[in-house]
Amino acid sequence: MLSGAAALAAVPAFSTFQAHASSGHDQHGGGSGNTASGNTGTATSAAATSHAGHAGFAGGSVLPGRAGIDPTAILRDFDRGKTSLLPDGRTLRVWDIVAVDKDFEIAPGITFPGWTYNGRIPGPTLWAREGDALRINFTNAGAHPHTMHFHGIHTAGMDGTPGIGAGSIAPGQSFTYEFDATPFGTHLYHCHQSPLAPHIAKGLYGGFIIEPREGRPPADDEMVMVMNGYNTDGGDDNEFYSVNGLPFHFMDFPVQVKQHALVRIHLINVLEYDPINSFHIHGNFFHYYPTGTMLTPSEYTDTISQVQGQRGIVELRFPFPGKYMFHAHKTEFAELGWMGFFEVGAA
Ligand SMILES: [Cu+2]
Repeated sequence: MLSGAAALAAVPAFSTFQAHASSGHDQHGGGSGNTASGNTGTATSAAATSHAGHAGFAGGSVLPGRAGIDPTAILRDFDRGKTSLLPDGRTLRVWDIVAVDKDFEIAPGITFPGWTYNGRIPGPTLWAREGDALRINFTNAGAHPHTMHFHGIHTAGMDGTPGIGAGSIAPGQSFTYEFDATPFGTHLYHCHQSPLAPHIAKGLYGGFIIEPREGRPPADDEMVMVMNGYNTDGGDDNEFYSVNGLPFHFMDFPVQVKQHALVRIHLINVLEYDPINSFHIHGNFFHYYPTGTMLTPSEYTDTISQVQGQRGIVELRFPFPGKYMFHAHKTEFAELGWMGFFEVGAA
């Protein structure tokens, strides 16, 4: 959370953004839904033309190509690993994950020195089917010791906890984590090195999806949303918040969905420094499956909250075309980047 003074201190970022507004990056229109990965600059033309769409909130996202993060691409990017068949008939999935330090421009003029898995914030969304054998070849190419701690059921030595098994993986060292995919659900992985908060908050986290052995009822559109924050001044709070790594991105590039289609969202909260995050949808309700470990929803609502590490599945259909906001129902988070639109195309 920001104190009032800290909130004011963050304002120059938006002044920079406003100053850029006149330079006219007009590669895309507001709400075009393009990922604009190759573009540079800020999404200022979109912001300038869609300030009404921002509903009076300050904002403005850095274009993905300049930021080094493309939340739209991350939405539907499920990494199923390299697969092969084991003698016992099971599927083996193998991933190569490298911890690398990398800078991102998360807001206009604001560089965030990230620690990443595979150069991404959030890291790759690893997808497996219940019962698969999983092998994660982890190499630490960063400047600090790290681990990969998976949520799931596995042996102590594979837990990615310092002091247990291989424990901390020093810079330049590698370790292979091996365990089976269980239980099914929407999970996560993250670094577990001390001090824990910065090791996570610097960007070392990602989604870990285990599909039930028999599958779920098919969805028309499936995506992952990782809710995070950025502590840019080294204090004990966050100055920015986002879904899939880039504040305000989905204001300028709404999530494109189809009217009546079943949309399944794996929603994961990795936020540090603030105790609770939330997700709220406008003009609609959704079914919620906490942790994704049951096939029947526990709630029909338009708002849920998650503490750190908590996650679940949101399922909904949009009955009407148009643009619908989604955002943290904590207004402060929303105004510091955690807000966006779904743009529903007519069926
Ligand atoms: Cu770490």
